[in-house]
Amino acid sequence: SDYKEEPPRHPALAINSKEPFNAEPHRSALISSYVTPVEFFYKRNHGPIPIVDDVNKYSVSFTGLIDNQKELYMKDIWKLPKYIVTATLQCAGNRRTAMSKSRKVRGVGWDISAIGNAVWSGAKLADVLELIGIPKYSHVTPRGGKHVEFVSIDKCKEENGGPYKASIPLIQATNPEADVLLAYEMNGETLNRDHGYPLRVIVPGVIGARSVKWLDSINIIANECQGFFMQKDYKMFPPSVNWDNINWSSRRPQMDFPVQCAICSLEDVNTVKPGKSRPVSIKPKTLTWQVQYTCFVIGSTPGRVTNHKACAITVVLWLNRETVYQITIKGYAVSGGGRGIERVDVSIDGGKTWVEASKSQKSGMLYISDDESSDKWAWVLFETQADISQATEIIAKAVDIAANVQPENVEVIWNLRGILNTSWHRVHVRVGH
Ligand code: MTE
Ligand code: MO
Repeated sequence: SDYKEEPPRHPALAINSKEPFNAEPHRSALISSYVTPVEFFYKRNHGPIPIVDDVNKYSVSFTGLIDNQKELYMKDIWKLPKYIVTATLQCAGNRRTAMSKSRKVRGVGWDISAIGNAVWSGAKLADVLELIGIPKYSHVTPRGGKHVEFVSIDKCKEENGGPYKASIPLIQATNPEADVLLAYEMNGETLNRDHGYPLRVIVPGVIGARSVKWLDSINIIANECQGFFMQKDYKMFPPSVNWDNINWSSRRPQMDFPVQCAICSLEDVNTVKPGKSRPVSIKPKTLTWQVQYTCFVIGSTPGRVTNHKACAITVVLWLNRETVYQITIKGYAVSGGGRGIERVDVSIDGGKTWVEASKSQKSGMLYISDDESSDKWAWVLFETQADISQATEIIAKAVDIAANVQPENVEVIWNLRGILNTSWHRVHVRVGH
């Protein structure tokens, strides 16, 4: 098959599809560090991983509505100023499995880890385009180019064996503040094959589908890319649209992703029990009433403690004890378009009451999300502790700096392709004996 020369992968990844290779880390591994290690970073492919043997011969061609067609080699890209951008990449299909449970959707199933936060380094696309003659902050080239199309060297069945491709508006591509990169490093190491060696696009704040890997050419075009993944996929439809009445051209390709968060320290259903989980305290539920009632029943007045009374009280306390478990609620929160996270609300009673979780990025705790020191394209990790003594539903929801909130239920954002499930993340805790 075409999948004979796939790169080695970490055995701890949960594989959602083998060919093409789609895999994600387990929840707890995902949030074990602010920067996701390369081997635990989700892998989302639509075909076999291409092989680039000779990086010196590898080049990116620039075509389309520009005056001079050009070819840039890696040495040309390496020569440009190197930028380091910490950005969260999230597949639009993240949390699709949960959406499909509400009503069946089409697409590769993902739990909550089709997302990762990496330190990308490379040249800014705005610098690269300037090098080929398109000035910074251009809306349109003299020949009418308004979009920048990225074409890969891989082969996907959705493109009938052709390459994966996507586009972004020229104004975003030529805006240095948008931080769009042609990245050749991930977490300080040469990009590996799975993630786009030797060169990939990183479009911060936008669904992962636009960050084209294994870049082959950049075309300046008048209208957005007409490829499958721009026109026949990765569009957000309303819940009323089904496979019989879908009109693909009625919707725009999804670009920025909305506010999202998920709890990674817990599974969908968790059981805490003595021996397995560590109780923080064992306390009686209704102490005074129980003691008085016990005294009354055994016919003596409180105060004079006899052996049989003490014994009876002990039995009552034992029968009425309540084991309290401390649970760590930890996860990620992120919003698209460079909108930082304002806060993360956590409920341990199914949404009746809420507490605000603490949030952190690389530089420690974050109090204000648009702090100068914060990574604007990156997730925040949130954390809070809860004391639990009975079965309950734990929920997390994030709010971004534009006060956008996550929808309460998946039904209201259900869409047939199962993209952008950003509904409140709910997990259940049961108390066992
Ligand atoms: N680029 C190419 N050439 N081929 C692909 O299949 N998948 C896209 C994007 N770029 C894809 C691609 C999708 S849908 C996502 S979510 C991200 O790459 C995943 O990037 P990763 O595998 O580095 O995590
Ligand atoms: Mo994706």
